[in-house]
Amino acid sequence: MVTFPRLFFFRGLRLAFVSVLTVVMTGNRLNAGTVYTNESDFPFTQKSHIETFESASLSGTLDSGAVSHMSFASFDLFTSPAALKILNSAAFGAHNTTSGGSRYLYLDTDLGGEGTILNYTFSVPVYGFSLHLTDIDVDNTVIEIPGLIVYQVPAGTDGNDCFWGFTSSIPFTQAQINTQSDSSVGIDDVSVVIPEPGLSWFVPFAFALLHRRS
Ligand SMILES: [Ca+2]
Ligand SMILES: [Ca+2]
Repeated sequence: MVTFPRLFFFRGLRLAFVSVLTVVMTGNRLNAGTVYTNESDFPFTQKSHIETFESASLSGTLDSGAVSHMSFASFDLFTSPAALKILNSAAFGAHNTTSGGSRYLYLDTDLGGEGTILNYTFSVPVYGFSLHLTDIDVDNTVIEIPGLIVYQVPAGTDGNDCFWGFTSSIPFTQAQINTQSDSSVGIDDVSVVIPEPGLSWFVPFAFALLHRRS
């Protein structure tokens, strides 16, 4: 039998939990995402998956052979115009960034001065995304995660290696990289962050509690 004092105690406990949760969730929504340009700061987790392209089949050559679609364990890639190649040697400054590896994704339309629009479709909603971009030497490549961020990648010198990462409290399933007029860009060590096992039950539980309160 639940006595009145105990009943009020548990109701108070639930209300306090929901209030704290509301503040946390509201706070996260006000700060929907964080950009990382230093790899050592990026919050990789045990559930992060990193695509190194080391197991991918070689595809295309330096001068020809781009395709529009490729599929990997954590995402599908689509380009327009077709610009996807997998190479194992440096190409005009684009290169592998995997320690001990050689293969990387090369964005090359085979058209001088013409880049591509690359769309990622993640296989599950993710809370984080990062990659290495190499040979960003034209100052107009833009990364967009729809509804969350638009980021213009600053140009570096020929053959530069640029880390970029993003995390959000709001899950997302798409990302886009528009290389505009940069016709040679390398991509490697792409990571996606999916929820920790302990968190997967927590989000629906939290929403259920908030719904009951209202
Ligand atoms: Ca690699
Ligand atoms: Ca370039």
